[in-house]
Amino acid sequence: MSAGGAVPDGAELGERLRRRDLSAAPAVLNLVETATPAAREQTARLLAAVSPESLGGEAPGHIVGVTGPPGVGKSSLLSQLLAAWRERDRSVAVLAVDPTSRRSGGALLGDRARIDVDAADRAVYVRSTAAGERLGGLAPATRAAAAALAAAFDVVVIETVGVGQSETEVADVADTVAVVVQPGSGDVLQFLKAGIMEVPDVLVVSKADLGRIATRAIGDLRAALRALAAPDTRVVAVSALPPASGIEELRDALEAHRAQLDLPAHRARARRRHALADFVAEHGERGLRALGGRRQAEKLLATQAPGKDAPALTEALEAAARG
Ligand SMILES: Nc1nc2c(ncn2[C@@H]2O[C@H](COP(=O)(O)OP(=O)(O)OP(=O)(O)O)[C@@H](O)[C@H]2O)c(=O)[nH]1
Ligand SMILES: [Mg+2]
Repeated sequence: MSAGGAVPDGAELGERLRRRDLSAAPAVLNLVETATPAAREQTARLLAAVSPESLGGEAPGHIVGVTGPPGVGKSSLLSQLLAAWRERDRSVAVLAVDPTSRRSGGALLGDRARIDVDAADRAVYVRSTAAGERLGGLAPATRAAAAALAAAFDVVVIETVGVGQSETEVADVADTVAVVVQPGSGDVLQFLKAGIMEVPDVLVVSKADLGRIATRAIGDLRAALRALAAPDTRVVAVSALPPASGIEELRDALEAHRAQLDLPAHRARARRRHALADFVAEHGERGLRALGGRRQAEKLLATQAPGKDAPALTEALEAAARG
């Protein structure tokens, strides 16, 4: 313990994660969600302890983003996916970003499912976080939690609600992004066609038990992907209602995507985007201009040793202020 009594030691928590001590997860989430200066400092120590430099490589966990409109069946699907991952003996953490406190969207249906977990299973951890009122970008706490937990868990899932923007947000954190599509609703299809939405790694058509309407959704998505020349995106139909179907196929599709990914390059790019976003959040467009503009800042980041991104920008700003 250090700095202010109740705040745990970030380095110690990081060390527990490195030993793959899954029971550290609740303390990790509590720490990253605490906004006091002392907690921020310990969060930084935690992240340093699980950084690629400390680990001698990228955190091994597979970070999967699962996103889609309200009521599409994400939570029901995750209950099933959890079971499928457990069948393969994978440990799983789920960070569900709950939109209920957001003014727009979410909880439209009275019949939201909760993710089913076996309370006795120590290899599964599920945490819901309120999205709050923030617009754009995942909460830094969710980002930090995902990065940290990937050191200990085999799979870290981030569930977010929305379509058109949320998958871009989650793509900044996740190794693999799955967008869940509601049969009979054209929104994802329209966003894809209009180029508003980046093509996800995996498209999941939910509620396949609805029959023809689901079959048509699959056909429409495949046609759109052909038109977009995105043949690598997998389309998987699932039903989360018993008897569930497509779940193992989806688990394997997610894993196959991860297997062909250049993980260090992918995560380094994401970290740079975060460093730049954090810098702009702190110093504003003025700070960016002092560095010579966004392009210049990106160039600066591209030449940095991994993990030195944020300090590099701040140092450059200080140098500009002096000069
Ligand atoms: N027929 C059918 N209904 C499903 C299936 N999966 C989920 N549902 C139903 O769809 C509704 C919403 O499911 P949820 O799993 O809560 O959906 P969600 O995407 O997590 O919803 P939010 O968290 O509110 O965004 C519930 O009534 C589920 O029972 C499915 O495979 N088939
Ligand atoms: Mg849900």
